[in-house]
Amino acid sequence: MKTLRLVLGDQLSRDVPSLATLDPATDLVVMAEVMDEVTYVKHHKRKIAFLFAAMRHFAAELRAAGVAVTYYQFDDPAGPKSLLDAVKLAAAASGPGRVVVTAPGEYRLLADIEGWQQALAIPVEILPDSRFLCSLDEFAAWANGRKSLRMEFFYRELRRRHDVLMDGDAPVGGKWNYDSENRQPPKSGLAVPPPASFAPDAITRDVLAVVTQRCADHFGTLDGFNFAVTRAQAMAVLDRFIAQRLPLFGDYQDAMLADEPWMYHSHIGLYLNAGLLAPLEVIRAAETAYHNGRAPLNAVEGFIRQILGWREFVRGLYWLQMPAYANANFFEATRPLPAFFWSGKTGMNCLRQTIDQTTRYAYAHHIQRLMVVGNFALLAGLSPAAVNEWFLIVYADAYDWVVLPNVSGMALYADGGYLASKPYAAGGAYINRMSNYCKNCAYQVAKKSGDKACPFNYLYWDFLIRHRDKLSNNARLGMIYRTLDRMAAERVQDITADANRFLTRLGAADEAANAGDYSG
Ligand code: DLZ
Ligand code: SF4
Repeated sequence: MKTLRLVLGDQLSRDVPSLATLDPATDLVVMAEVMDEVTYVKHHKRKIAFLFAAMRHFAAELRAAGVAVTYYQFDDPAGPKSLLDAVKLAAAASGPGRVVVTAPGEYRLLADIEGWQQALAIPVEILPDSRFLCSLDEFAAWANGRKSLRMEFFYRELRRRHDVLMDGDAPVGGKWNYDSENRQPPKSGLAVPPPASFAPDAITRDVLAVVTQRCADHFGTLDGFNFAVTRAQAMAVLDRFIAQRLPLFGDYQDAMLADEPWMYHSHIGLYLNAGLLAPLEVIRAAETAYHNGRAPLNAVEGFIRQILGWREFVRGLYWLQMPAYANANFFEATRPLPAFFWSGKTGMNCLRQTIDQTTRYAYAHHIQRLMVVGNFALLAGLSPAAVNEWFLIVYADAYDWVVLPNVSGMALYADGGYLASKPYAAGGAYINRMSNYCKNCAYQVAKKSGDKACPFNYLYWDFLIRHRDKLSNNARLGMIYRTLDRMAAERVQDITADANRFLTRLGAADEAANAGDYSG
């Protein structure tokens, strides 16, 4: 039977189940660049360009392998507006007996596709997404009966199941987790290797032109676009990471340096999440580097935990908890995003650095996302829906399945502790320890109160004061609340006054007015 096989923009692998049973003699692959996916949130220009360039290259590879592909390009304003429109058009032209698609990564799109059979009047088969190591059934069985979910035990099970860094039944080296050796502050004079870079070819240049033209009002820039856009290039990024960055990945995984966006991170999240790389091949590459003596165990274990542990964990949790998880708002936070989330114009250098590089590269690393942007959003009481949308828009690797647990669960504690055992709240001292941002800031990290004080300092205590009823019985925060209880009444008043002043101005205009001078 002629089968129409829809491949979504983040399913760019020959191994996706919708292509597994493809018969090139009869079947048709459909891919489509459509306005609805580009604007359901107005994604960063670079993210759209990356996906379209990768989609076009993938389609070209399929065609070169003898597969018939109908591909709708974004260039044509009269082209299909939605994925359903694209499938309808292709079906009308080719008369398939059924449609097959791999389950999408987002609840929104799955709910939509579940209605397609009725809309198309031919069978639509949705196959389970195989681009993860833990199936949704396996995850649900593991989570069953647990009130809160913790990644560490889930990770150990996957280590055993896939025999990753195992020595028989025991973890290699005797410990499951080597984080006590990781997470050092940055040393001055680190010679961070340059990231992989790929000059756009003719296909990518066409994409850059159409995104420039049709997405002019989207966030971000396309200047110097140099992402990998094929599987071969993504493999080269992985190889380069393993050779040049992985040895120091653990040491500096939480470190931040001004004007140094790439550090010792892998920069492969966007390729993994779009299907250009598979999780197990990435894990095995890192494991091999350890066994060959090319990278230390603390780095390799820490890196593998991000992919085998965290990535699988958040994806399982997302599907277990949707759709309710999207509305989680434990602290009932409602403040809209300040304008500087889009402009980068703030006197807070940590946020300015992070947002500037996000604008330029659609990339920031984990600690910039969690402890700078996420921490600020938590302390300032920004609306979880608005913060989730921002993350989904601005990062090239972002899809709802990965954003929602990381932002609502981890950064904002909006699920009340289902994913994290305590809020990741921190004052300026943490950012100062892990970065050199504070040296060049309109605020002073050592000051606790007043106009020039680092806002993280008083916002941190103000957050704890405001949410005492919800947090004070958390055992992990006991010491902090005891410190708060010992504070002089005037100090507590100062904190509240500083926070109120800052947050009021945040809504009205750039907070930099607080600091007097703004060096943006
Ligand atoms: C993110 C995205 C964008 C911007 N554009 C498209 C598109 O035009 N066509 C497409 O098939 N997929 C696109 N995607 C990815 C989908 O939104 C993605 O499949 C879902 O977000 C599920 O993870
Ligand atoms: Fe960020 Fe505060 Fe340091 Fe400025 S002083 S960079 S606001 S942590």
